[in-house]
Amino acid sequence: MRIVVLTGGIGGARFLLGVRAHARDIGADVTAIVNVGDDVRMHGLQICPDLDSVMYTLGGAADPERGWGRVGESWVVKEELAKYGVEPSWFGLGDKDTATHLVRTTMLNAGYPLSAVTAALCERWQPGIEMIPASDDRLETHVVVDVDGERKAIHFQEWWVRHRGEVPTHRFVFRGAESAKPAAGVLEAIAGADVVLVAPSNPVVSIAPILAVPALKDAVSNGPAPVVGISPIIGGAPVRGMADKCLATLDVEVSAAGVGRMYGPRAEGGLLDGWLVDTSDAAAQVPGVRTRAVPLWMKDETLTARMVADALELAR
Ligand code: FO1
Repeated sequence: MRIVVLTGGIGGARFLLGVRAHARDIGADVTAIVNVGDDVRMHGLQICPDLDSVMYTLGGAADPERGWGRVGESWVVKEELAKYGVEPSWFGLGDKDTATHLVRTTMLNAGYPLSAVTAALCERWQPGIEMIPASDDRLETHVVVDVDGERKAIHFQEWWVRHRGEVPTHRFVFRGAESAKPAAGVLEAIAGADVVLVAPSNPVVSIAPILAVPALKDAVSNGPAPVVGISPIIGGAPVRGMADKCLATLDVEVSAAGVGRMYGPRAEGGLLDGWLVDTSDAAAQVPGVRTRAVPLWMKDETLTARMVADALELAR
């Protein structure tokens, strides 16, 4: 069996721990198609937070408290940059993490596509699944905000890390998406999939940028594999992160039903055949989509693997 997962953010990385565990039990192959909208160039380095979250989490090297970056991190480079008065001072790169960005940037500058660079980095971390960026092309999420009495578009990282999303926010723009092509291997993975899972990631800034790549969305919407999503909202609140702020900007109800309806039924040009919601949201209705309620709290790998088994059952 071949499982493809659309994923981004820390919730998506933790979901993949359960996907990998269940896939090992049933002898399935897993390909994660990972959001690149959060990617940013800082201090001359190309930083790919979602690819790194997946790589470090599955490689057993993620910091579980902070949620991003490496466990056992030190911050000498950050402190030295601050002493030079270099901006952006609001974004912290750990020393160990910086080595990853140095390798990545050197390879990108030498002409390797991001997908090949990711495969090379994964030789060290052995995530046990295939990880592919949604696109090898530049695609960045920008956010239209009002700051200091001025309306402007800022990078997603500035919106989230610097402003914590606490500025008047009008919309999200996926710069470069229109002309972006799926990365090498993405279309083949979708065409060969038995099931596509949509991780319980932020629908607006983790999943939407993946689907903003036109040929990728087309492949998922019109592909042979059923698509089952897992709600990132439980009982009217995101499990973690800023999905509530993002959904409010789009006037989408912060509920399992609201996100399910936003994705919409695949039969009508949307994304989903099935939608897994938490037992506390059992009443959620998404017209045109088969909905099932199971426990969705990813408290540990075993419970997360159980969710994945439920998602595969719903796909059948
Ligand atoms: N999040 C923060 O809240 N503050 C940071 O300084 C920060 C730095 C950072 C560096 C590398 C990296 O891969 C992730 C980093 N993050 C940081 C997390 C990141 O901003 C977001 O949580 C993700 O982009 C959302 O998925």
